[in-house]
Amino acid sequence: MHNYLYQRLVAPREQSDTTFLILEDNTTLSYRKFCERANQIAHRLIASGVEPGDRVAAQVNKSWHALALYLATIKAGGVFLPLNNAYTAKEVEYFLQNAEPRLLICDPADIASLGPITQSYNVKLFTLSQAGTGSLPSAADDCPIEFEAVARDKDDLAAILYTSGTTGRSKGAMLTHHNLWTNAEVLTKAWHFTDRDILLHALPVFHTHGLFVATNTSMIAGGSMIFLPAFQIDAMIERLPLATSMMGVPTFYTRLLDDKRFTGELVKHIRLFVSGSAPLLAETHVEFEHRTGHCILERYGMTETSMNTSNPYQGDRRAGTVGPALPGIEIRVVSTEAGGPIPANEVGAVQVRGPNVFKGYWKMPEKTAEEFTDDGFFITGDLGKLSEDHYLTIVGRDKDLIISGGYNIYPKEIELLLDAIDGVRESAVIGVPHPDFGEGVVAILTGNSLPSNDHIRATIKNEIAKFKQPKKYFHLDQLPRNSMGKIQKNVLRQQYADCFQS
Ligand code: MLC
Ligand code: AMP
Repeated sequence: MHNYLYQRLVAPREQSDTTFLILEDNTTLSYRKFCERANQIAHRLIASGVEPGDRVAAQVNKSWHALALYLATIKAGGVFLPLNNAYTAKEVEYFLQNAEPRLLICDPADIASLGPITQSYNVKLFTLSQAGTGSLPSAADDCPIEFEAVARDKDDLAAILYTSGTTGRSKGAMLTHHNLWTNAEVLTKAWHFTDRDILLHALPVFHTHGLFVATNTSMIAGGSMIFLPAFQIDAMIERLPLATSMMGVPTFYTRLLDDKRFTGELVKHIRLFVSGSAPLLAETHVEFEHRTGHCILERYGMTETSMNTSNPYQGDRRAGTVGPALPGIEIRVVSTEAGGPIPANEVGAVQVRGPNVFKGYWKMPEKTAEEFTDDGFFITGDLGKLSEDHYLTIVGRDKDLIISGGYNIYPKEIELLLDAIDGVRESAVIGVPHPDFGEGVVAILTGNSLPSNDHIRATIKNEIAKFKQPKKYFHLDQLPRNSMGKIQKNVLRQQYADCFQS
């Protein structure tokens, strides 16, 4: 038995001197050098006790070393568990407690806050900095550059990615070797990726989009990536002329359009722009095409499923839609009440079935069962409609979720924190239009002796990641409720719709 994912993802190129990564300082790294480093790290993981199926958690800054750690974990038979580096120590503690990883790899700057937590959960701690220094790379330096991949089969876990939930508790989505492979293969074909591609990569590598969609697809095709540490407009403008393709969240596209240097001339060599993770406004699509002549290809996915639908590479890329189901994947839209079929163009609940769909939530069999129908479709929580020719349009969400700059934020998690603050009677957290992030987080509070906003900000500062923290607070005497007593968030969303428009 081979290592299912490694064998398909990169093994054919592990001896290749073709460029895999073009780094920020313009140095390049071949597939061979990259794989050799991953092999050294894999030796280190095994020496540290990682056994097949063990979780390897990483909260590190984006770098090629972080990517090598991903591959090393897969090759060593482990389960990669990447964590957003904006998460606070408190949030990381929950993931360690829930996932029980063998190791945590963190930035050297976080040792003081994470060290004691790893000790109490008996997790070994290594460090890895963005520059590639730290205890993990030092320990790997002396290891051999060859490593025989640990056997893993198609249904074995390759990764666990945590996604927040409507109850405020995060759930670990278990993705198998086959889940990741099948989706990457489908996307490589659908989007015509080849070894001539140079993908401009400015996404984080702790989420599906930057880690699997961008990286796995490039690896399978044997292409290269211009690997930037983050989205930074000057660097993007400088590197776009050198790329053949780019993937981004809608904020990438609106930020590019806001810059006068971003012209059709600058991107004339690009063959493909892909957008996803959050809705791309139809007007952004149109403005982009007007400015550059390029029609952005919008696709739709989730952590639990990787990519489900995509506008076509050749054919009609329709603004405001996310295209038809990808090959081998079934999408249906059913009635939100009865769950049965509904006519084309009517809004209902979006469900998906296919080899891309995850194995379930880590240690949550009941939650997993709730999210699947009897005939095996995953209930996405998104609302949409299918056209007669099977293009899906996402029109909203059946789940109380905010997507800000491509990051998911569940209001419940923030409301629980706010409600616990002395003087707060009740809170409602909503997302309203934000010119940069698509949606911005706003909190509405009630209470007779509410503390100051500064006090509230200070109280939650170390509890949740910065991107989840409300950017604005408002006070009301009471929250609007319907006849059942349920808070009417739609009324609040309307009331505060303009609060980020300057
Ligand atoms: C940063 N901030 C955010 C934020 N990102 N606030 C809300 N939402 C976000 N997404 C905060 C910072 O903490 C900072 O706070 C302030 O906003 C300004 O930061 P910035 O420097 O301007 O932000 P920047 O570093 O440029 O990041 C913005 C971004 C980034 C959009 C480039 O968030 C990003 O890379 N997003 C991509 C997310 C992604 O990959 N999603 C894929 C999920 S997978 P302050 O107060 O300190 O100034 C998935 C499945 C699928 O969804 O279909 O793909
Ligand atoms: P995540 O849980 O971070 O994987 O986010 C998945 C959610 O992002 C989906 O359920 C959708 O609500 C949303 N999403 C992803 N891509 C798109 C898109 N192209 N248009 C609208 N929403 C999207």
